[in-house]
Amino acid sequence: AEPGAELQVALVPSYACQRHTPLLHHNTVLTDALSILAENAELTDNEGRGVAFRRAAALLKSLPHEIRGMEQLKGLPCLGDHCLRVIKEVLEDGTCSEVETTRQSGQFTALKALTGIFGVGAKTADRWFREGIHTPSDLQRSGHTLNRAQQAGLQYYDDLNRPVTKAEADAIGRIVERAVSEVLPGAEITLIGGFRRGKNTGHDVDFLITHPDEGKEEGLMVKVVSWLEAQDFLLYQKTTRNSYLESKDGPARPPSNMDRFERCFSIFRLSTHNGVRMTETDPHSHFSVHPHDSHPTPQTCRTVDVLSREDSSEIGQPQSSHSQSWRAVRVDLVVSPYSQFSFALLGWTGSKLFERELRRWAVHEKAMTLSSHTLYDSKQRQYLRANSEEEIFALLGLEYVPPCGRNA
Ligand code: 8DG
Ligand code: MN
Ligand code: MN
Repeated sequence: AEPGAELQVALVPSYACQRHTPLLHHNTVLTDALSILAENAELTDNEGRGVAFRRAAALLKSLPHEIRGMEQLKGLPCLGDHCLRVIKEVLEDGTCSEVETTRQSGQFTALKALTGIFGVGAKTADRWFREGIHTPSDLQRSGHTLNRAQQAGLQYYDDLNRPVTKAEADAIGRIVERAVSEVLPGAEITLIGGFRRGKNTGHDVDFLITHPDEGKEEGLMVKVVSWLEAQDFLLYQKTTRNSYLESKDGPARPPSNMDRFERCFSIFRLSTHNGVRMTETDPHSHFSVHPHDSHPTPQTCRTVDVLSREDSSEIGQPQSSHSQSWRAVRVDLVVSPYSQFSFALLGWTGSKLFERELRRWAVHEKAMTLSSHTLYDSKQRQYLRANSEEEIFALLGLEYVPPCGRNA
């Protein structure tokens, strides 16, 4: 082998958690192609293939230069035969036939449209697809019984498929901050998920809430949600209580990768600037942190009008034609005990692949089990404490990767 090849093996480690993966990188044409195949695999119950495509894409995202020829890939990890075929075709022809066929296939388009409905997962989408339901409109006409989440998902389909901006995320943050400080002074909120990794847009906004006095955070979510509901900020919410303590005398491990924090999947009603009223707390904000009906101004009437029109609106009609006075935004809230905060922070900052790679590294390279609650060392047979993300990386024998480098 050429000396260069060995050098690359040494330079590019195979776990995504051993590398810095920036948001903006040099190989988007290739990673876009691989992401389509990953998405398609995930939508058609091929999780293993999905992960393989995601790992290959993550590897390319971490490279400091653009790949222009196959010879530059020599010695790089994470690139299986299938991925190499795809990359070769894109490098030579500009596109890959498998990717284009997938992108245009009726199945892929339908499954994407259906899983784009909040509350609809890949399995449900696939079942509906085989019944001939290909779009949200088809679903609405079908008369299927939908759960609360799916009903909200249909109702706010357009809004929820429009990316959330950083400014909107910050506006939501101010609302959550107010809610939290009203119901539990001293509680702290942290922006997590994609926005913490430096993304400019997201499909939702994620927050982690804790309190320095351990125990004070118990039952906090219910109070926060009640406050938000009383102020009419919520269009939908489903709160799951903490199951960590209860399950201590039950099975030793959670049934899945899902963690056991108090959490809330919600849809916020976010007021948008309409030129009529500025906010009181921040005159530069484009968004009101006040609920729409706390001021008996003309805007209240308009908002009510929008509501009733939306209720009778057809799915798939652009909501932008209604009004600009508010929009629906998906928000995830998680409450963690203070002693688990660093693990929760690391576990909820993502990306999903980065998290998966961290856990895989822990198990296979360190004989440890990492969760959003703890780190367990199987050899020492003990739980390892950590007060920061930096400490967790150190315990795992990894160099620290800041949130902006976790965009795998
Ligand atoms: P996006 O919203 O901009 O699309 O990207 P994101 O913020 O990275 O994705 P996300 O779907 O909002 O997920 C944020 C992080 O939260 C991600 O790393 C995965 C993690 N996460 C869940 N569900 C769960 C869960 O049940 N347990 C744990 N520990 N983490 C979870 O989404
Ligand atoms: Mn998110
Ligand atoms: Mn989320």
